[in-house]
Amino acid sequence: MKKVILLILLVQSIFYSQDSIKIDGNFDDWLNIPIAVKDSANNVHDTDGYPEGGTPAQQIEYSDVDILEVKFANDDSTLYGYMKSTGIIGRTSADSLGHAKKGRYYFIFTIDVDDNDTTGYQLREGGYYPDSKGYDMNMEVEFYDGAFNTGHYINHEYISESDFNANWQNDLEQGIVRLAPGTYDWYSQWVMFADSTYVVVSDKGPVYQGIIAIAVSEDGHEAEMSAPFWGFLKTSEGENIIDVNQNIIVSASLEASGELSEEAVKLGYTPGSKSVWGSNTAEPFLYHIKSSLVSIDNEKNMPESFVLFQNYPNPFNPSTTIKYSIPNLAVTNVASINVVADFTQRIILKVYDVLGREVSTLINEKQQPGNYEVQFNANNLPSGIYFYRIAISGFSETKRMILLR
Ligand SMILES: [Ca+2]
Ligand SMILES: [Ca+2]
Ligand SMILES: [Ca+2]
Repeated sequence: MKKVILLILLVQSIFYSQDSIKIDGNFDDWLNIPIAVKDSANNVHDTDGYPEGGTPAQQIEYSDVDILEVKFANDDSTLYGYMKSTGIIGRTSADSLGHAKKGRYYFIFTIDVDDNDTTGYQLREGGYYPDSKGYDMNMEVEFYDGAFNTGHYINHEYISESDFNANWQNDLEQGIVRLAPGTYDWYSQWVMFADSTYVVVSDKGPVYQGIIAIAVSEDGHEAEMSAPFWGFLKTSEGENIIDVNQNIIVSASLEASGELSEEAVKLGYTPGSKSVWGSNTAEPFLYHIKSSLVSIDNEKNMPESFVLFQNYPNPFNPSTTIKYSIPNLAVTNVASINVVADFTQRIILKVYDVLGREVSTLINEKQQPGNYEVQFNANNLPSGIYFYRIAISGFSETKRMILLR
């Protein structure tokens, strides 16, 4: 390898690194995580009232599911979700409202895993309000009868009962998730365990502590959950459904106590009063799953500066490889939590002939920091000297190569 020129760029000295969250009921670890979405108080709606008829969902009082704030985070292997509520997250006891029936409570992140509206289902089909399209999977916790019940994954890619019956078991056995049009009604739901075994669950099932974890604050107003990427399974091509450097759309919901609503009616409650099947869904948000490209004390092999390497082989005939490195210039000001940095940079890599005429555009796209290589094929070009030039905001570099036929 020939000598390379390192160009050191002066960047702001605040590093970006992955989020470090512990599911422990202490919420200091969320202080520097930006608020993904805020939600107003007193906007809980009656889930049963929305899907039919096309009318807006009816507002009801149900402070336990009244979202105030949502945050989302990740590290190299896990997604983390946080919500703050007006009332008590997970409160479902059978008798707090004087009813014999036991209550359910859901802490839900519904995810459009491929950032694609045509796969998955529409939130409205599940009674969620406000509405949005394209949701493929959930990471979700169910509380039942006053306690944690399961933390599970859900896949919504079945369009009918027959599709569901024909495929869900086989899909799970193969560890795959389809990304296709789906419905709210037909889905598979599983608790994944650390040893890669899983159990298929439905509502109010026995207690299963799998790899999804949750912790609620002492006062009940905050909760944090974690869901490892691998529990979301893989595509039929073997790619992780959730992975770093991926954009997803996240919709956060709290939902509770359908079981209580029948009793509520018997007791003279009417819709609009407490204990009807209630839900609050915050506005969906785009989330970029960050990778640990740079941190202060690890990831030694990540570039600290832009480098355009000499092509190899050189001279070449007819193709050659050009390598380059993009350092992490992305800067987020951790003191100002509302800053959302763009962690990608547009890279332009072009080839010119000796007269400066462009002969090829090899790269023209946003790329994450990292080490890259690209092939240049000079099939239709005459022998001679060529130049390749990389340009990134605030930086450019040109190198010479020789095509020798
Ligand atoms: Ca914590
Ligand atoms: Ca709210
Ligand atoms: Ca989708």
